[in-house]
Amino acid sequence: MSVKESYELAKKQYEKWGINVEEVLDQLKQVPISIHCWQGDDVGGFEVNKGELSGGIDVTGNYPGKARTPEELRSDLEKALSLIPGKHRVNLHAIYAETNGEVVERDQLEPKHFENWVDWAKEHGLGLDFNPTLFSHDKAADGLTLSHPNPEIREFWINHCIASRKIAEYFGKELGTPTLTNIWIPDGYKDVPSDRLTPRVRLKESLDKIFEAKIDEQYNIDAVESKLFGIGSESYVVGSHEFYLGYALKNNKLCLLDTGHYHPTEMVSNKISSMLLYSEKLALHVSRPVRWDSDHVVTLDDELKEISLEIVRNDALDKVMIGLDFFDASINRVAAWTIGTRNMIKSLLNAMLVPNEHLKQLQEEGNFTERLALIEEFKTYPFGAIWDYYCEQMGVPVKEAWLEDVKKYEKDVLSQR
Ligand code: RNT
Ligand code: ZN
Repeated sequence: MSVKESYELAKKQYEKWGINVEEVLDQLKQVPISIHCWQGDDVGGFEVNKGELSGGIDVTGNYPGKARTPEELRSDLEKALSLIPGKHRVNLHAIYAETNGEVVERDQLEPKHFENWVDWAKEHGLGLDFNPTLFSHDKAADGLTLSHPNPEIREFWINHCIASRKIAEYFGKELGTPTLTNIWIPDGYKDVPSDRLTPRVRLKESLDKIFEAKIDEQYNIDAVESKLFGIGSESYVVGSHEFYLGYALKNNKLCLLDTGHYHPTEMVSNKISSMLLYSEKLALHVSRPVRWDSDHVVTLDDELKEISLEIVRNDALDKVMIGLDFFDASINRVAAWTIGTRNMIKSLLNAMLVPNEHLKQLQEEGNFTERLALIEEFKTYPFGAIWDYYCEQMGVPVKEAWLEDVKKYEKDVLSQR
């Protein structure tokens, strides 16, 4: 049976429930996923005086073929993008600047250091998102940046964040789609603090200074990302969830929720509806924590499906900015992007192919038997046939066929590095 024939049969089953599959696929096409560039080189970046990865995050594995130059990284991204249905975005970090062999301090970065990325994004019809990099640097060696007791260190990072927002503004202007600039800092303490407040007061002041710099919101949207703990900041993180939730609401910034940044049984899916009641928009770093914030490649697991259900059934596709954040160096990195991003899109499709209105109604009526029965039955509806057809329509490989492309790319390109 052809992909199309399977699709037609599957479609009928969804239509019985009033789901317009063609409309669903049209809608799915419009949803951009922000693909993080840092999966391609283990969060390395291209700084001339590049040091070790720090900030309490870690990449394990030694799979050959990691991108060593901006050209290699872009080529790898292009390969992955050719295997992922839809038009998406690429998420950059400040350490991916191109400075022509010149040492440029992070507080001195300018739009011109990202011209190649912008040209490339234009060529491929991609939006760009951005992050200042407040780790892997001498001035972050104490594990403190924007909350550091030393005002000079704080100043340096404040200026880096302002420079980053200007770069993002330039992206947004050039590409005609606003850039999300996300601030994440590693600040925290390994051991029990004797003062939790003072670093938070300083972080708040630093953020105020960063956002004082006027940047056109038409081109740049600011987000702040909280965290629960990091390696070396197990006992205390300055930028906790409550810290940023309060800051974002009061200052009209976006909260960015990373799915690896909460207690193991605390689910981001359960936060979306609450947060959207008080904030117009929300950003996500979809990741997969395995026992800790391990940043494994996103799989089509229950939590991913639940996140997408929350976005879809609350009509929040244009309110939740979906970005990915994982880094696995133990497998082919192009495959990692492809698997994770395809899964993100699959989960959205899955959520769109559920009779959400009917299920809401059942709950309102107190009919929990039918609610549970239908939720469970829909798990084995022929969603795969719709996904395959979508891939075919979008001109990307169907099912696992993409793996052949990756293998060939590994043989021809990655293994030659
Ligand atoms: C770290 C945060 C942060 C980073 C990236 C590289 O725990 O999740 O988002 O992963 O900025
Ligand atoms: Zn993150």
